[in-house]
Amino acid sequence: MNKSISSAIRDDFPVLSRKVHGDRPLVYLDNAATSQKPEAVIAAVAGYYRRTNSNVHRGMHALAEEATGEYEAARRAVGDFLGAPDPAGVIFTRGTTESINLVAQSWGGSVLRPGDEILISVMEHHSNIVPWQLVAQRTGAVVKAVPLTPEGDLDLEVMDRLLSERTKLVSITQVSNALGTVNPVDTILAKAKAAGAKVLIDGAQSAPHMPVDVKAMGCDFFVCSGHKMCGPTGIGALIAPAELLEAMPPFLGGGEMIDQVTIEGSTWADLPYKFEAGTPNIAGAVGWGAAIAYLNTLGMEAVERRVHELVEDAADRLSQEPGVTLTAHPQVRGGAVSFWLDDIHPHDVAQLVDQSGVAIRAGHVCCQPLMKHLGRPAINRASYSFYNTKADTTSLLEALRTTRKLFGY
Ligand code: 7TS
Repeated sequence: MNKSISSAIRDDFPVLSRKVHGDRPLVYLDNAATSQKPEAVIAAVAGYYRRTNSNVHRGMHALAEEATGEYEAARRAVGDFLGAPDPAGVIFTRGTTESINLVAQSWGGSVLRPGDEILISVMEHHSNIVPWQLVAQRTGAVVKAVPLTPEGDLDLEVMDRLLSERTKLVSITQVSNALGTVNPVDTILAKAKAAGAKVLIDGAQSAPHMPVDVKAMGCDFFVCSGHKMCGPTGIGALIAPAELLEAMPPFLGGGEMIDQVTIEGSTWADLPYKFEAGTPNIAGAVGWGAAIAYLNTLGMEAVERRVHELVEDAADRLSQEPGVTLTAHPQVRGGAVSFWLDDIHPHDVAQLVDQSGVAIRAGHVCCQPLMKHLGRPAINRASYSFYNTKADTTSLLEALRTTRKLFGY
């Protein structure tokens, strides 16, 4: 464990050996959108459907018991991997977006009062903006945002001024999907706690690439998505202390989440089931459990070192490349580096580099307030995983040079 990760790791990921546009080897640099899946995860999902498929927590038969066992084992794996303070406080959701909506509607909807403030930041993904706006409309609370420095870090001095006894929640991403910035969560937590606010950390872009220990971090809510960490789509988690979740009303109503139902009213199941209405994504949870077992064999310190090395190299080489301007120079960089190529529209850039087999993202990357801050409607983004190589960056740079030539630069 904790060995350094070599390019041999690529053999674990079937899709990485495919070609696109005829004979172009795939260079996958869109990992912030979703990661690829190792054979172990694909086999776990297929194996679950082949061998075990049944509904959970209901049937009194062998398959139902096995399915329930595998689903609950996945919950324990997720909780252990992320340092959940309490196994009952690991709620399976569809992903980061649903987890944030759960907190906004359930916690926010029951606690927020007119004039209360929710503090986010200008670099947030839409899924850490819009749910707060929805609950603010319902409750009369106000959403405020910490601005950024020119380098693309949070402006912590302004954050100090924005925090007050009106601040009920600080909800901030640990790593920006758009700029790659790694935010200082310890500092954010200390400031927010001093103001008496609860803290939600959006771990969508941190959990895939670095060790996370929610208990040591000390946040109230931690959210992430399985599909960005080698697991299947449609599964994610909300992690929170049980006593906080106990005090929150249900988010969705239906089967699984009740204790007693009468036509007049209902009572709720114990945690975590109170927040898991309906048939859950059982195969997704099993696949995520397999993804976590896979990541554990690599060791998250080794994953973090590898991604850091790849992204620092990419940021260095991109910044020296004629025509390329980086969108940010953050103090610490996570898995992504974003840029502009001269004044060529980012959509054109992404489409043209795709012709060389290089998959990057273009657009507002679900961060329109950040685009407003940057003064441009869109960016290009290359985002890395531990299975990428420096040769992938070389392919990107070559494809960018071809693109510039086509545009007459
Ligand atoms: N928060 C951050 C920081 C994200 O990067 C994303 C997804 C989400 C929340 C939402 O996650 P979901 O799994 O619920 O969709 N980010 C991206 C991206 O950068 N490109 O596609 C999805």
